Amino acid sequence: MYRYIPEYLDRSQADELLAWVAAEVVWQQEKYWIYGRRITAPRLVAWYGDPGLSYCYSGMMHRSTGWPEVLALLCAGVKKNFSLESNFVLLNRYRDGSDSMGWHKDDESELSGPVASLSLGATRRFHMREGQNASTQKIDLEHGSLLILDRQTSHALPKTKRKLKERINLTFRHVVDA
Ligand SMILES: O=C(O)CCC(=O)C(=O)O
Ligand SMILES: [Mn+2]
Repeated sequence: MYRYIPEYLDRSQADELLAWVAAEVVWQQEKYWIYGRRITAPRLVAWYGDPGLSYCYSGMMHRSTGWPEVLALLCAGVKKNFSLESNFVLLNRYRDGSDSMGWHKDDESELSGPVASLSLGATRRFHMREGQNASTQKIDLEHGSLLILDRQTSHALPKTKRKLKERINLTFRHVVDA
C-alpha cells in the first residue's frame, strides 16, 4: 500500500532543499555481493540519524551519528504530518537515467513501519508490486513529492534511456533494535 503526496514541498522549498543537499551531503558509492559477484551500486548513498543507530542492508552496516539541522526539521515535519516514527534517513543520488535501484522490500528486521520518501530533482518512474502475481503499478515521482510505502510493497527504480538530470531522494525510516 502506498500514499502519494505530489507537492509535499512547494517548488521553492524543494529547490532550496535540493541546493542544500547538493552542497552539503558527502556521498558514497557502495560495493556489495550478490550471488558471489562484487557489485558497485548504480547510485550514491548517504545517511543520517539519531546517534548510535545501526541499519544493515545489502550486507552493509550504516551507523548514524546525528542530524544536520535541515534534515532534523524535515524529519520532524514528516513525523508530525503523517503520525510516523522515524529516526534515520537514507539518501539516494541517481546521477542520471543509468543509475537505478533493483526490486526489493524495505522489510529488514531492524525497520519498523512504513518508509516516507521525499523526491527532489528529475522525475523518475517508480515501480511497485503488492504481491508475487500482482501487476506492476507505475508512478512518476516528482520534485517535492512524498511517497509513503509500507514494508510489504516490493518496489524498484528502473534505469531509463531518457536523458535526465539527477534525482535525489530522502527515505525516512524507523530503525529499532532487531
Ligand atoms: O529512489 C526511490 O524512490 C526508492 C529508494 C528505495 O527504495 C530505498 O532507498 O529503499
Ligand atoms: Mn526501498
